Amino acid sequence: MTTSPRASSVAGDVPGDAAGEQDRRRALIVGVTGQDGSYLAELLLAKGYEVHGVVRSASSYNMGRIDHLYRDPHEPDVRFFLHDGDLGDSARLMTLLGRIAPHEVYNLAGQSHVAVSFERPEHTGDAAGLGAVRLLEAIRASGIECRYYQSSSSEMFGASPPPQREDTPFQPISPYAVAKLYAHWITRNYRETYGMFAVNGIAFSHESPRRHEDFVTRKVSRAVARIQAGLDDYVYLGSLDAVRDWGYAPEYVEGMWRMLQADEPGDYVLATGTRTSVREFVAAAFDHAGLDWQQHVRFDRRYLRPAEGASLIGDSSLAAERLGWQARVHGEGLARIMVDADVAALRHEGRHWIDRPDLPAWQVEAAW
Ligand code: G4F
Repeated sequence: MTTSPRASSVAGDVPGDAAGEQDRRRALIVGVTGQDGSYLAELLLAKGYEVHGVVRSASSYNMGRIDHLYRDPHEPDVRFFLHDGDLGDSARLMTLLGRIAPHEVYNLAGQSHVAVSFERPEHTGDAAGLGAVRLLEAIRASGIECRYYQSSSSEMFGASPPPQREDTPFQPISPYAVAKLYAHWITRNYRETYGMFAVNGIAFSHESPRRHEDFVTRKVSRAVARIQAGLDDYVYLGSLDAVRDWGYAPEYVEGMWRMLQADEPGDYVLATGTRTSVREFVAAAFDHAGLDWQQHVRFDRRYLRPAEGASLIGDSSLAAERLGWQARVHGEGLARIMVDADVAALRHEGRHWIDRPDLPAWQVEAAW
């Protein structure tokens, strides 16, 4: 029987010592309800892991991306467990770490919208920045042997010209990027000072049909589906000149996992290496649906940012060489995948789980 997912007490959730379970790898994902967390949970479950997700109590429902993974913890052979907690509660993190004793910890949580970080710089610094040190310190203090993944971001490169690699200087130009940079350096600091297996994945933008529509790719793919269906006429956007290196999220979570399987801890760029402007993404998305974008896209200055950095184009040759990781889906192919998913979701009617325009991105995407 499948029940609605809810965070449940860890005490009754941690499996017993039945044969085979002792050897099973356990992963703890903080931010499991977000795009990356949900794909990573799927990947790890497929690899035979026992997966524990930390879920922040939210006044709004935010489990849509993991609904399909959840089963009642009292059923036999359940390997996916949810626990109340968040990156603001160090004591709770310590308790969960002690009880679960994970082999791998993934920090994918924190407010992740760049524009929102200008409105809520303090909250962003607390969640995306200090959240990492709370988790690292909880791991260190609890004394468990585990590997730690920190979701660093290409936003940290900010004004540094492309292509950006692991040794490119960071020049952050948003509160979000500054917060992420703190988390990045504290992760390195724990690795170097305490010998922890702690790594940073410097991920360039990675998207999917599970992206919240406050991010431009999903905003566009969703708009294309609605315009094609005759529900809307226009989509309002900010800068079309901005350039990103857009990849496909399921491929990026594979890269995250590979970083924790390496012989030595290190920091890696995850990117496609291809440049796509917002305009090109928009044109590809509308074209895929047989629409002329120039008839349907309008400018709205509210979507301009106080600061817009250099083009973010990554060079992930180190990840290719040492981890055997390579992105396959790039900007325009990604646009087609996302439009197809939104068109299908609309055709299947009802409120698809990814269709939550009532929730702000920071709440749905991050769930820290
Ligand atoms: O989709 P975006 O909001 O994502 P952004 O800023 O690239 O951030 C994403 O990728 C980062 C990695 O590089 C992550 F660190 C971060 O957490 C997040 O996942 O904006 C993309 C570009 C920007 O240049 C923005 O100015 O699209 C431009 N844009 C133009 N019109 C718009 C819009 N962005 C949004 N969100 N909405 C618009 O209407």
